[in-house]
Amino acid sequence: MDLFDFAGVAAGQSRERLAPENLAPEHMAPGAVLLRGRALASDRDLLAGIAAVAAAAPFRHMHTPGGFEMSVAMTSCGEAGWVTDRRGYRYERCDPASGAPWPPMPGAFVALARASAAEAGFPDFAPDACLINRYAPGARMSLHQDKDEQDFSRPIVSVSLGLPCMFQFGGANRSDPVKKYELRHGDVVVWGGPSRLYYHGVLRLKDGEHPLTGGLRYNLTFRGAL
Ligand code: MD3
Ligand code: FE
Repeated sequence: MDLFDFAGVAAGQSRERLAPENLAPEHMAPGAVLLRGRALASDRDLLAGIAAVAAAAPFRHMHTPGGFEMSVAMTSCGEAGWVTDRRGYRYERCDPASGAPWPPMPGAFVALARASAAEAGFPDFAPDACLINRYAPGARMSLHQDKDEQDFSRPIVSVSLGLPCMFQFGGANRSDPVKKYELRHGDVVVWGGPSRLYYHGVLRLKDGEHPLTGGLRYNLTFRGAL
């Protein structure tokens, strides 16, 4: 088995056949580091955390300022949550659906976000917001930048769970060429440096079945928002 085969097995995320935490970080762009399989060891805890957050702050389809309903269902946890409506995109300390503060970040979320950021060269990352995205087949996220946070020197850490997706990653300008990456169950990416403001999106989710999430994909994004 050569190195390429090994990477293929690793990309298949088989917990039994390799220790994913031993996979080398993959450089995607300046400041963007892909940590394949880094969330596998805590996947069940992360999914239990999502269920706990959603019990207090249910997933909802928000509207863009232009009035379009998002195909991705979202909720948040931490000191602040990301919201969008007719009035714009922003972070709020309380869930507009309930008026109550967002639920706290589960311990497994904080531990993974901090360890992943440290591995990518950000030893002091302390996220205050975690946006949870839920994709059903057909859901997508068009090309955008994340720029509602206060300080872009802090990275964003993303965690993919459940069905795989095709992720599009461009550059600093909307017209820059995009590369496609498959993001799979257990993958973590740290977006720091210049890549923090690069355009990105998710292509329409394809039908599938995942042993832990059924027909869904979840994505966690840890942010320093406030
Ligand atoms: C690159 N989420 O929530 S995760 C988002 O899969 C978002 O749900 C996608 O884009 C998802 O804003 C993509 C990968 C990701 C997340 C944040 C980034 C890539 C990023 C921020 C800056 C640059
Ligand atoms: Fe984004």
